Amino acid sequence: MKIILSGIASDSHTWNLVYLGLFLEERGHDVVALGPCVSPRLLTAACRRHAPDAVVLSSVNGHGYRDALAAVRALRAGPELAALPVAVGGKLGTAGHSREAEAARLRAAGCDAVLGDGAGDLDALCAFLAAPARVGA
Ligand code: B12
Repeated sequence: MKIILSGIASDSHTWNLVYLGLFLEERGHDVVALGPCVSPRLLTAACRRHAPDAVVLSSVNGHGYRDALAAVRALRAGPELAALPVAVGGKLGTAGHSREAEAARLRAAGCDAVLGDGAGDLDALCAFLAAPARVGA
């Protein structure tokens, strides 16, 4: 698959992206890595330009729920990216565990998979990419 891998607007962490890029490439995917601090507008433009099969968003700075919501809303604003599979994961909040209400808001906005930061979440990401469907808390 061609996958756009992206950080989100406020998040300057990069090793999560380096790790995920290698992880996805080792599984045979073609990764277009946008890097950290990607605005919703830039993400949307990159998706139009590269026509990926899926988008993987990563965040660890604690603002993931909020920033990913803006990113997903921008992706879903137009009809051409409405069906593009989107997964988000990492350390999305500051509570140290997933927050169901915020995950539900992300799913309602059109995010297909809301994942965490454990090894099981990487397995869940692989499963999602193999057969995109709504998964995760
Ligand atoms: C290194 C580091 C930094 C470096 C980053 C350098 C760089 N080039 O990236 C520096 C010093 C710059 C930094 C800055 C900050 N950091 Co920092 N940082 C870390 C630290 C110590 C390690 C992160 C790292 O590189 N890990 C290695 C990578 C490979 O692992 P990872 O990031 O966890 O990613 C894994 C998983 O999260 C998961 N994953 C990630 N994304 C996704 C996506 C999907 C779909 C899936 C399935 C899985 C997944 O898979 C990855 C591989 O296992 C962590 C603490 C920690 N031990 O995790 C804090 C940490 C991430 N930082 C934190 C914070 C708060 C900040 C700052 C806001 C601090 C500040 N007040 O300025 C700033 C960020 C500013 C910003 N605008 O974003 C907090 C985040 C709090 C939270 N989420 O609850 C942490 C957790 C520290 C803490 N315990 O408080 N940081």
